[in-house]
Amino acid sequence: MSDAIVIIPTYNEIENVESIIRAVFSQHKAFDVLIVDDNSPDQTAIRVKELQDEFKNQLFLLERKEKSGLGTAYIAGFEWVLDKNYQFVFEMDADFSHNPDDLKRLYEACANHGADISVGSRYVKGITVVNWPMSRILLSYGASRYVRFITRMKVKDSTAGFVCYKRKVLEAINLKKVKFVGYAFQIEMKFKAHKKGFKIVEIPVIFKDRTKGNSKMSGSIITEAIFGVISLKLKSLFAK
Ligand SMILES: Nc1nc2c(ncn2[C@@H]2O[C@H](COP(=O)(O)OP(=O)(O)OP(=O)(O)O)[C@@H](O)[C@H]2O)c(=O)[nH]1
Ligand SMILES: [Mg+2]
Repeated sequence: MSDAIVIIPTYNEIENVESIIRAVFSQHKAFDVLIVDDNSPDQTAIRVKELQDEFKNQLFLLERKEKSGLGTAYIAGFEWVLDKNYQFVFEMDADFSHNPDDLKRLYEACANHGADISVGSRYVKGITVVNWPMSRILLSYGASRYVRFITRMKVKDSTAGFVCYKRKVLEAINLKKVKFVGYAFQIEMKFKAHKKGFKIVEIPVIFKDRTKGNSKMSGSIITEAIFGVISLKLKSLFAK
């Protein structure tokens, strides 16, 4: 068993799932993989099960009955992982927006350089996003400025979904109380870790738009984030 596991939530990622799994297992450092699939109609989970023969005791699958959002998929994944002995827990998308070759740098930051959370960040070296339409870049970058303004947290890419957590961070956060499902979930996790005094380090990465499969981005995800950030900040003030 590796000391590190990469959680990859999937919904209709049949075009990506096998290659992303292979890309993780081809890394020099050994990472286990947990796919959290929400009963994808395109049978993503069946492909994962076929691959489990080849990657015994390295590739795991958590199946949920229906599409219930990225945030709750990660919470289910975290709970599964915390039951085992993993010390480093990653979040990564299935669609190659996050480059599996960067896992090593995120790992190093937490394992050897004092980070409690390392974030694959698009906004530490200018704006390192490839192939996104300008509107999407502005939305994401604008969100990051907005979050910094409201929360006063120093993290530049607070909506980033490419993250390595030390086990103790996930143990310290009350996962049952995490309530957001979209981008706000990513902000909420970082904000809660920040409030508990954990050290968050940003590692510059190049983020690429997906080339295969469909986006699950929606208006409700954006609305949740806009109001969610204010609600997080207010709650933290009253919690003092
Ligand atoms: N299990 C599960 N996975 C999801 C859900 N929504 C999104 N995902 C997965 O979460 C990851 C990120 O979702 P994306 O659709 O790529 O979202 P995005 O990166 O904001 O949008 P695009 O890159 O434009 O498609 C992908 O691996 C998706 O398959 C969900 O409700 N349940
Ligand atoms: Mg994506």
